[in-house]
Amino acid sequence: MKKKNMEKKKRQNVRTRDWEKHHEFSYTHDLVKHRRALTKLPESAAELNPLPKDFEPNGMVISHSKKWAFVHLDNQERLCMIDERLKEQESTLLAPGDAVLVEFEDEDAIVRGVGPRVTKLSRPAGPRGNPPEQVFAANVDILIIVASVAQPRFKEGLVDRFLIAARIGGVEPILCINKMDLAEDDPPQIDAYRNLGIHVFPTSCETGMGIDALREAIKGKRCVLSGHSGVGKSSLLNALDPNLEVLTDEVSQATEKGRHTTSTARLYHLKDNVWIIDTPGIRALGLLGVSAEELACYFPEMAEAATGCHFYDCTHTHEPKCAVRQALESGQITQARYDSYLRIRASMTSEDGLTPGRFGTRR
Ligand SMILES: Nc1nc2c(ncn2[C@@H]2O[C@H](COP(=O)(O)OP(=O)(O)OP(=O)(O)O)[C@@H](O)[C@H]2O)c(=O)[nH]1
Ligand SMILES: [Mg+2]
Ligand SMILES: [Zn+2]
Repeated sequence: MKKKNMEKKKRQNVRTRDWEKHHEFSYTHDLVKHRRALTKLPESAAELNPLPKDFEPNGMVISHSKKWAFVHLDNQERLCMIDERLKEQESTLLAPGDAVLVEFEDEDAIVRGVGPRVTKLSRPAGPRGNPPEQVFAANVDILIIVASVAQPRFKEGLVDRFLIAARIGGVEPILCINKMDLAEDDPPQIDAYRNLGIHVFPTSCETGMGIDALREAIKGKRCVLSGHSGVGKSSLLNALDPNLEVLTDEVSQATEKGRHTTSTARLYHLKDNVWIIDTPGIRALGLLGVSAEELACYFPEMAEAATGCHFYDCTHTHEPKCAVRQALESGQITQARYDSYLRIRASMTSEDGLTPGRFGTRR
């Protein structure tokens, strides 16, 4: 009986896809084929040809796995091998948006160098991750943080974490509140983001609301779409450019979560010289390179108030004469943002950097 149930479950997970239409999935498909045919670089490539030190990149990474990368090269997409020796040099070997040097060895195209990253967005790779940093977008100008008003409901926790990641990575964040057709009003929490000077775009892929404004804001820019699964990241890409035909899927009624339809981060080229990376939805975002002591500096409204705290090393959690908590009481800092601060702070002392602590569990 148990076995039967398991088989049933397995079958449900198998989805049919039109491989011709949804070419990004043909990548994973291709990989298996190519891995069987070619698991090592040609010997001549590794031995005779040292990795170049100074180079002018000639391609841009579209998507990648450990050994293979799709690279935008001479106006077309090319499947390239990744030189094995590169792995020793980079914290994260490749990310969509990376500028790379591709060289040719007979029939093979091989990625032989990765240019310095102007900006990057990254997360910890997990407790056993090697390398410890996972860069999910390189050289982007704008991080489009996508949340939805309903299905799934708006949750600020991830938004606040993405704002910090954007600050660390040198990327401008904008906030897109999608599925506005499902709600009467903007979620009340977003005023706090507007007050911080963050550009907020209420959108709907169903009615087309806000899509033109978003398109205008990202003209000529390189962007990345990030957020929870099922909020409509891939749908937004399709709304911005219907020719893309990116695969989307229903949100589960029971859990209000998406089903992780997008499985690999991938860079898309749109009109008006816009490049957008679509990423798989995530549940939580760990932060790299921020300590609990400096966390408040990444909440601009708290950093401003903190100059008035009595203790120079005030943690704003319990100390007397804390100007941050006074600002919270007077309404200058919202409860939701303060709770986010407490939760992130508590998680920083936990092993995986994600587990919510004992603070701020009210919502
Ligand atoms: N009502 C409504 N539904 C939307 C809107 N945008 C997207 N959806 C639906 O939400 C579901 C999830 O959309 P996706 O675009 O696949 O979501 P995603 O963020 O890319 O999800 P992952 O790839 O799993 O991270 C689909 O059924 C979409 O049709 C919208 O503006 N309004
Ligand atoms: Mg998607
Ligand atoms: Zn304080």
